[in-house]
Parts: sequence; structure tokens; C-alpha cells
Amino acid sequence: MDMKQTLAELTGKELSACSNQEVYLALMTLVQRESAQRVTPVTGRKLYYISAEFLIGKLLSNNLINLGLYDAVRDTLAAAGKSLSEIEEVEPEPSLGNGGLGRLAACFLDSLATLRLPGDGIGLRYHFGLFRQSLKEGVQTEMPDPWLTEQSWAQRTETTYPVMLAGKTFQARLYRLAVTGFEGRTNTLNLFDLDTVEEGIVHDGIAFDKTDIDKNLTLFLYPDDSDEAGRRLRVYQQYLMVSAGAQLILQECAARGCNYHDLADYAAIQINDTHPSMVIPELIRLLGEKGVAFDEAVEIVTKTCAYTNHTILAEALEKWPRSYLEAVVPQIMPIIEKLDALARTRTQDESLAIIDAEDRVHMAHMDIHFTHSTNGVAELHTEILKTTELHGFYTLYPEKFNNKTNGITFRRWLLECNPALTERIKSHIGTGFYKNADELEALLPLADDPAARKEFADVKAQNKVTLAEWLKRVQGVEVNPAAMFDIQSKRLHEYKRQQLNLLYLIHQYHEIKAGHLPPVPLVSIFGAKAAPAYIIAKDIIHALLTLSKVIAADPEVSRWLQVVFIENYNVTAAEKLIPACDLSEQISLASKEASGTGNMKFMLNGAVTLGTMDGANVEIFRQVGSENIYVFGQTAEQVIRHYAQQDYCAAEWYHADANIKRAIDFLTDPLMLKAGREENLTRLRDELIQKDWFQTLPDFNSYVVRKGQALADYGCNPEAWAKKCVVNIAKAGLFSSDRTIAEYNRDIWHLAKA
Ligand code: NBY
Repeated sequence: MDMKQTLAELTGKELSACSNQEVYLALMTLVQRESAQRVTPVTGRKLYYISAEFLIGKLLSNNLINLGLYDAVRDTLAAAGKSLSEIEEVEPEPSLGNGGLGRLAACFLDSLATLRLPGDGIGLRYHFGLFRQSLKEGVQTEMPDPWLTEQSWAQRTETTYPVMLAGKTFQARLYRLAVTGFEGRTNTLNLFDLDTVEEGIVHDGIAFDKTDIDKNLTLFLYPDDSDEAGRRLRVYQQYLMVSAGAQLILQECAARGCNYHDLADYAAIQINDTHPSMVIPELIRLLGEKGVAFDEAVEIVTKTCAYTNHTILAEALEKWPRSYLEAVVPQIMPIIEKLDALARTRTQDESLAIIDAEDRVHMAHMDIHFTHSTNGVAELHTEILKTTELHGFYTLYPEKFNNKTNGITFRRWLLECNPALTERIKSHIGTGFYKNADELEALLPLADDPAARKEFADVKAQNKVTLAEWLKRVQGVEVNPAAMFDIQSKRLHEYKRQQLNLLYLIHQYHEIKAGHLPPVPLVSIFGAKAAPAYIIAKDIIHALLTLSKVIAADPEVSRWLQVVFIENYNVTAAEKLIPACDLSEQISLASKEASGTGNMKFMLNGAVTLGTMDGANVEIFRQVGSENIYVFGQTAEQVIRHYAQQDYCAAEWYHADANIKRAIDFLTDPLMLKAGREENLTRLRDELIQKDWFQTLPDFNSYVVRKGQALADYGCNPEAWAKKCVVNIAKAGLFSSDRTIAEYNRDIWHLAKA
């Protein structure tokens, strides 16, 4: 294709005369046209990945890379005096997810299409997404994130499906977004919405009338569920997604010749956490309408569906009161009751029932009984499911349980976000790793080659300068690129323990004050959104912002230590941060992080992990060896034992350890109170002393020691550090989502390449 001519045709004028917006829209059309060429008919089974979130990130560059058009577009634009990276800035990031679970779904769509497997997504088209985070006066406030524009990647269709909600029929409209694989096929992300939704009802940040379903249904992802109306709204959303999704699945399968009895030969359905669990009774209901008897429908649905668990925390083990379901989705309640009765014929164990004694419906229990596969997302996580959290289910159905360690797509998390590193790797081992990630291992000998190590270190140094420029431009903060860049970016959650990092920073502040200077300055960067109703999480953000101010105001300390909080952390910000990171913070309480996927992204980009033996960190450790990762803290076994024996007492640690006491007390030091808010700081301090549910204090000292070691290695022995970076990159191949998807396909979906 003659790119210059193509773009001139699409814009209708000279490229150099176009605005960035005009070029962006032309490129969107180009991508849509080219991706349509790669739509291939499906033979055999097709996968439907149902998920409340698809955190897809900006799409322009990713699609251009996958379609093989990136270089030609970039060069053609450059010749006309335009910059592709500036044009990218015009694109709003689709706000369709929250964290790892949603980003995983997006990586999976990329890998499916790349591996030429037929696999579509089903989700919702949230108008304002999660929320846009603003950090003013030291606190998080939430604003709508209006990412939907007139012309958008998700195209409106004329297809609608009727969905009954609280006895009234709504029309779910289908939007379709093309998912291009790298040199692969084009799949579809199907997103549902209601035409009646009204953005104008949102006021004062993200407040709106939660009962006005016509107008509010798809406004936000995870609407505040601290009250009953909010919780019901989540049920409304979930059912809209699964009912419209199930109708689409049956319609597509029927069009390919399915007679409903053989549905499992046409469709595989992956239930991403419990949010889409109602697809099980909904499919049984719809099959009933097609004349399939209940018992057979149960068998068909069990064969068709599989469930992925992403956490052992209560947050995702949704339990809906029967009364909500009776009010919102009365048509499936009798089916859920029959499923509960059927499950009870298989086990006497009351704790495995779907409907419990308090009349709550356990969505995960329904998933495990009535799908053929339950998987965890990292080896340790799956073991914990089997031996503790879901042990009863494992005893009942050992054959259903399996592990699928998460992965990330290297097209976005290396090729797109880190072109300089990609070029370096390419110069040594060619481009095979684009699609065969294991080839990265050929870099391993370079870890001992001083010249090669320097090349990789130079790329990192340049990426840090680029990040510093971006931070200056978007947030007005100046950072020292010669410092060690230490990054913790992920959802704000107590189990992820941003508060442990906070206590370390306070400790360092005191050490510097006492004249114990570190070997190298440290820039500690955070990116995190807290759920709007999660008070302690917001207090942690406040404490970090306040500490950042206190340190910045102290020239003695600020030469050595700086705390930066990225506003509105999202995929776009992650793509800037990750290539520039030296030390990757993966410090969850062992046993609590199901897998983590940020850990994999940082590793792939040559950062060294500082982490607990949790989630996929365990597998990273196995990959790189103890020389190339900094591990600390209690083991999962120890933690699980403390929970079982209920013998952890934070106050004992606080009183017994002078460093811990000093760090915690500083939260309410006059300096902090002057810069921040007493209510928030006191609440956090008390929480840490009186509760500390995620056991930060027992891990504090080993964390301080290991982080000190990392700083010393980085500052005093850059050669040895560069070696660690190369080993991490070389060993990251295991964490390609292509590998993960191939495993899902081998063990669960059995799709044919097309
Ligand atoms: O899924 C994450 C896990 O924490 C992480 O360890 C794992 O790597 C990743 C992919 O498997 N889970 C996650 O992101 N979960 C959520 O974002 C989430 C959001 C809302 C709710 C539950 C979970 N909710 O019930 O409202």
C-alpha cells in the first residue's frame, strides 16, 4: 500500500495541512478497513470471554503494530512534519477496566487473535468508565472519565437484544470493536449499552440517581456499592451483560448450524471472575425457551462454560441476597433454586451450597458446580484454592481444578511501550520473539557481556529521561533521572500494601535526617486509584501525598528521597512508567495476590523485582534465580497459619520495635499534620496499630533490609545491576499471554486455528 496516497485519500487533503485530530480519525478508518480484511470464518468452537472489564488501553498504535502498518505510518507522517506520538495523544483511553483482571482480558484478546484462535469478548460499554482520579489538596476525588467520542473504535450496530430487568424489557444495543492480532486474525469485542442512558444525570463528581435504571445502567464501572441501590445496580449491569451476551452466543451458533443440543461443539464460554456468573442460569433459561429440558440444559451449559477465579479475598466472591435477585432478575431465580437443589444432591456439605442459610446466592459456588473447569491464575494461587479456600470443592471435583498462570501481551508491553529496548533486543536475536516469546532466552549469554549490558543500561537511562520529561509536562514535577526509579503501580488496596512502602519511606526520611545517607538517591513513584468508598485506601493515598510534600519541603532529605504520585494512573501512564523502572515493587502479603501481571511487565522491561513470595512472583523467582530478584517477608504458609490461629497482634509489633513505632508515629507528627489532614492521618495510624489486617509490620524489617540491599547494589555496582536487568528480560518469555492462551486452549477451550 502507498501509505502517503492512502492517507491523503482518507483525509481528503495534504497531510501537512491536517490537524492531529483529522489524522487520528483517518488512521482509525484505515485500521478499521485493514482489520476487516482479516475477519476469517469460524470452524468448530468459538470462545466467548465474558468480563465486566476490558482494560484495552489506547488502540491506535497497538492496531498499527499488529497490522504491520506502524513503521510506514510513522515515517509517512514524519515526512509530512507530523508526529505519530503526538497524534496518539489525541486518542482518549477507553475507560473500561480497573486493574489486573480487566487488563488480563485485554491481553487475552490480543493473544487469541495473534494465535489465530476465534475468540470474542463480551462486556459493557461504560460511558464514564471507572472514574478519572484527581489529586487536589492531598486527596483523591473522582470525576467522570468521558472517553466516548463521536467517532469511536467501538461501532454501533443495528442489533439489539431484549433483556428483562425487574419485569420491564430493555433493549441492549450491540457495539463492536475490532481486535487485531499480531499478524493474526481479527476478532471482536462485543460491548452492550442502552440507548436511553443519560450522561447528564451525573452531578458533583460521580454522583447520580442509582435507581433510574434506564438512564444510569452503563454510566460507570463498579458503581459505589456501599448502599443497597448501588449493589442492585451491579446486579442490573451484570444481568444486562450476560443476557444480551447469551442471546448473541446462541444466535451466532445457530447461524453456524448449532441445534442447541450441540452448543458445546460451537461455543466455549469463559467466565472472568464472578461478575458474569449469571450467564449460567440465563443460558439454561434461554435453552429452555428453545425446547431443551432442564437436565440436558444443565449438562450443556456445564460443558460449555469454564470459570476463572482471580482472588481469595472476599471482594470477588460475590454473594447476592436472594431478595435482590428476586427483584431484579425474577426469571432466573427459579433456575438458581433448582441448581442449588441439584448441587445439594452431590454433597452433604452445607458450605458448598449455592444458596446459604441466610438466603444469599454464592456466585462462585454456582460457577464451580456448573462449569467443567475452575482455574486459578498462578501456581501458588491455584494451590491455595485447592488446599484451603476451595478445598471442599476440590475434594468434590478434583478433575475440574487447574492452573493457568497469567501472562501479558509482549506486543503492547514491549514492542509498543518500549521501542528502544525492542530495537536493542532485535539487533541481537532478530524478531522471532514478537510471536515466540521463549526466544528471549537467547539474550541470556549477553548478561555476561559488558558491552551488551551497557547497551541495555543505556536504553533504561534514556527511558528514565523520557519519563522525567513526561512527568514535568503532565504533572509539573521534576525528578532526577540519575536516581533509582522505584515504582509501585497497581490498584490501591491494603493487601497490596502500599502502606508498607509508605512506612519504608518514612523510615528512610528519618535515616537521612540522622545522617545515614543512602548510596544513591531514590525516586519512589506510585500510581493507584482507590475505590471511591474505600476509606483506608484513600487515607493511604493522602498519607503518601502528604509525605511527598513534607519531604519536598526539606532540602536535606529531598536530595536523596522523592515521592511522586501519578494522577489518574491508567494503561497510558503504565506504558510510560514501566520502561523507565529500576525497581519493581510487588509487596503484597504472601497468599493474597492471586498472580499479579504488573510484576511481569516490569520484569520484561528490565526492572528488578522487590517482592514477597506471592502470586506469580514465585514463578518469577524460579525463572531468574535468587541473584536477580529481592525477596522478603513471611511465606504464604506462615500467613495462612496466622489467619487460621488468629494470633497476629499489630500492637505487639508496634510496641516492640522502635523503628516501626517511629515510622507509624510520624503519620501524626506535627510536620505531617501541618501538611495534611488530621482525621485521615490519625485513622491510618490507628488502623496500623490496632488492626493491620494485611500484616505489614512483621514484614517491615526484612523489607527495609532488602530494599537497602537493592539500593546499594544499584548505586555501588551498576555492572552487576545491569546483569540482573538482562537476566530478567531474557527470562520473561514464560509470561507471554500467548503461552497462557495456548494453555487455556489446550486444556479448556479446544479451538481450531482459523
Ligand atoms: O486479577 C486481579 C488480581 O488481584 C491479580 O492478582 C491478578 O493478576 C489479576 C488477573 O488475574 N484482580 C482484579 O483485578 N480484580 C478486580 O479488579 C476486581 C474489581 C472489582 C471487584 C472484584 C475484583 N468487585 O467485586 O467489585
